[in-house]
Amino acid sequence: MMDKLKIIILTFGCSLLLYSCQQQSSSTAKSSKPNIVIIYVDDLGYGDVGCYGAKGVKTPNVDSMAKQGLRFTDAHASASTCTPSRFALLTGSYAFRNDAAILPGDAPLLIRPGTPTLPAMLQKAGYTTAVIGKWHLGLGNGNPDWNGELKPGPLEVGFDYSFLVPATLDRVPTVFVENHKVVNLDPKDPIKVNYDHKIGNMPTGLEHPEELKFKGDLQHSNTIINGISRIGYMSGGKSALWKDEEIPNVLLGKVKDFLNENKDKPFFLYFSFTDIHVPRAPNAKFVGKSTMGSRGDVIAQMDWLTGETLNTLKKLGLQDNTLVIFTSDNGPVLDDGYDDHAAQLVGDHSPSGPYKGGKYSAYEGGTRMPTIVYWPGKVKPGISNALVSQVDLYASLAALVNQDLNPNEAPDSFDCLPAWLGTSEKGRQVMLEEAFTLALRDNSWKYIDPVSKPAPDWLKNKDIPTGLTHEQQLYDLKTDIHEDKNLSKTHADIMNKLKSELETIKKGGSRPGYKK
Ligand code: NG6
Ligand code: CA
Repeated sequence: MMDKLKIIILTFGCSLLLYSCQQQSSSTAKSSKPNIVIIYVDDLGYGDVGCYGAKGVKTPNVDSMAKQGLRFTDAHASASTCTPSRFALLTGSYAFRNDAAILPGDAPLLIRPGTPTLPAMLQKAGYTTAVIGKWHLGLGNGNPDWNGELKPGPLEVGFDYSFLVPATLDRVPTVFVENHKVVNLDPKDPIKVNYDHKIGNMPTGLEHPEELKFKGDLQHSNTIINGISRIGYMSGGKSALWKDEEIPNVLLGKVKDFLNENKDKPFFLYFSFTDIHVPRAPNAKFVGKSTMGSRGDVIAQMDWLTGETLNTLKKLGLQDNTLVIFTSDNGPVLDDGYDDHAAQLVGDHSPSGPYKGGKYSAYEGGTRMPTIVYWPGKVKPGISNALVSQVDLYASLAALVNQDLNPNEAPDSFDCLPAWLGTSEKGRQVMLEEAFTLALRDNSWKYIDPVSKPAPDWLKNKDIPTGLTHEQQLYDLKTDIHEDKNLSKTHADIMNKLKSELETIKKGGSRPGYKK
């Protein structure tokens, strides 16, 4: 009887350890309502900035932020592609629960209205909320009306203001959407979009390669806009089309407006950069700023934009009362569809740092992100080795602003606030990583589930170590950060433990206290 009791106590104790982050309460930081800014870079790899070892480009702004802030060595996006990572960041739910995959440019809104979200939680706490930049979570209910109201969108899931690149830079329509409307649209020149076949008279990359700034692969050879062929076909909307080289300036303008208008009340800004995703078309100011061609040049541009954002906060006197989190949505990729010579020019720069794989990959390079928390006077400068995941920002920021979560909110988000603020080195013990399969970290151990469905053909043709196989994989990152030695056969006991932890997570929300 006693033994049974001991086992129960031990198991319960262990699972508490597995399913929480906290060692100490987060109450130290709970006093006020600081502004919150998430700078979310697109496709920036662990090794792509100076403070993480970049060789081919200088990033003085990010480096100085790291020097004055807390730099993480084991911080993760929830997934190795964009839509799933963003879904998890904004809902606190792993994306596989919603079957979230990379969305086409005309997809319906993935976060259904009524779903609890990070911005909606902050609205309840009295924050004004905005998303500026890349969205890639769909708009409308299917067949979006680009000439009318694009609804539901961010405003229906917790944002007070939105200024969007609706999907990705390489997908049509290449127009900005402000709140519910395409910006600068001439009603006499309506937009039509088709992801299946050509519409209208605009030339395509396949028909007119001589019109291109750089060539695209088959998927990226549809309608040409601004000298760049895209995924998908569109016609009309001439006055609304963006110029890629100007996007960072346009977004910065909107950020400045939002910060100016909201400087006197608590705000949450999700500033979602379009850099450094393809097509990489830097502004003339940044051409030649790196030794790596356009991929390096857009890193320099991203660094500038980060610096301008921090300068704006400083000028408005908001620096000491604003928590800034700088991170990325997935690992790096060199060839992502355009002939921009990224692979030829990379030299001895390692986009994933010491890690294997990158975007699309189940290895650490897929989700381990350059991550800096910057809050002068509040977060002590330093380096943290805590294991943290972006899916936890929902519950952690709720703790920061004193919002209790309802049982049905944020199914997989843990309050790891002390780790995020650097008052504890204890982050997660167990953490999920999503690729086209699922992987699980338990401290330094990493298990990768065999793939259940085939990866897309275009991915199979690329020379990327994805980690997607029909075999079980187990690595010990303590001795093998590059995930080269599969220990699944020699350490079956450890692998079975991780597998069963993963099976438990698959069954339903993993947050302590979560109820559907
Ligand atoms: C892929 C595109 C890639 C990129 C990615 C989305 C092809 C062959 N590749 O489908 O170029 O757009 O989707 O990137 O079409 S992400 O960062 O938004 O996830
Ligand atoms: Ca991305």
